[in-house]
Amino acid sequence: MPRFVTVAAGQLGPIARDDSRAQVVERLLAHLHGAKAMGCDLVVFPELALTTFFPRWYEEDLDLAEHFYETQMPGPETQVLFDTARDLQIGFYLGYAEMVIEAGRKRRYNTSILVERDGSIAGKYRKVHLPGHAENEPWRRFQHLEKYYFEPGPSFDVYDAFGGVMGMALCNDRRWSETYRMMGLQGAEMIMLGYNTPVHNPPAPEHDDLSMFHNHLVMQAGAYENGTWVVGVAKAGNEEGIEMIGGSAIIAPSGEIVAACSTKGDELAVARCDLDLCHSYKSTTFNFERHRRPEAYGLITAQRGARRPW
Ligand code: CDT
Repeated sequence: MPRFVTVAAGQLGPIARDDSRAQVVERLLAHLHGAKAMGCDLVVFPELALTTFFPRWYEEDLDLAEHFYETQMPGPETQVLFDTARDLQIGFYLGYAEMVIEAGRKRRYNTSILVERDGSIAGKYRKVHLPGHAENEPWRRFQHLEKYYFEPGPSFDVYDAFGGVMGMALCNDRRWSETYRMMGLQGAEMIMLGYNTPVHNPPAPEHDDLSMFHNHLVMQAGAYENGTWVVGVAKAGNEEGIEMIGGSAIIAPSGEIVAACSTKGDELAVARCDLDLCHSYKSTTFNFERHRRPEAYGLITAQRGARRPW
């Protein structure tokens, strides 16, 4: 019995700072309906898909930024996404800012969820690799304060959903080979990840012209080296004066891009993904059990930064 998952990369154009949740949710619903009309089982939305990318601004009083976070999922404004998923029998991956109270303390995460076709939550992921900085750096043209607005999540897990082994990551995670390998070691057959990537990175402007190359380079390598599908989805375009890359893509276990968005606005790119295509990579070149040498990889978990051994 073949295992096909027809997936849409549900790219979004910019979300303005003052856009309401209702306005954004309308756009997400349009994607769910559009994808259903194209026979999709699943729509992958971007990172922080309910708001503008607010870590670009410093707000000294974190409590004044609370409107950017969801305290319930589903909540009153997002319930309709779950109801529509169930009515249309179409699932989704959604990135959003999450705030929870644990042991009397507010905790904030950059989070994604995977919702099944019956509207149930199959899995939740909290971003592990938070890029940028933790303090206001006024010399920058814009901030990247993810280390201020969020705390890192604990792990990379996979989920039994959509007839396969599904994994999640968020934006900067895609640049780290550990992300894919952690899920590859758990048999991942499809890794979904949403992103918000400015074209310009203030500390490294010399990388700006390479931002799309790097975007595809890491996702294609992660797919091939782990024999998994990768679905990477942007929030793109000029958001509050900052140019964000597009380039949303569905990548096969061969490392080839099989569908991609061509605009920087709301757009769907669709591919019929055969999860069994993973097998020929996972059982040959990347047969981990046969070829990996974890006894030679100790430094990967023993230390964080690079250190010369002499
Ligand atoms: N959202 C996110 O993780 N963006 C980063 C920007 C890196 S520059 C500080 C990314 O890796 O695309």
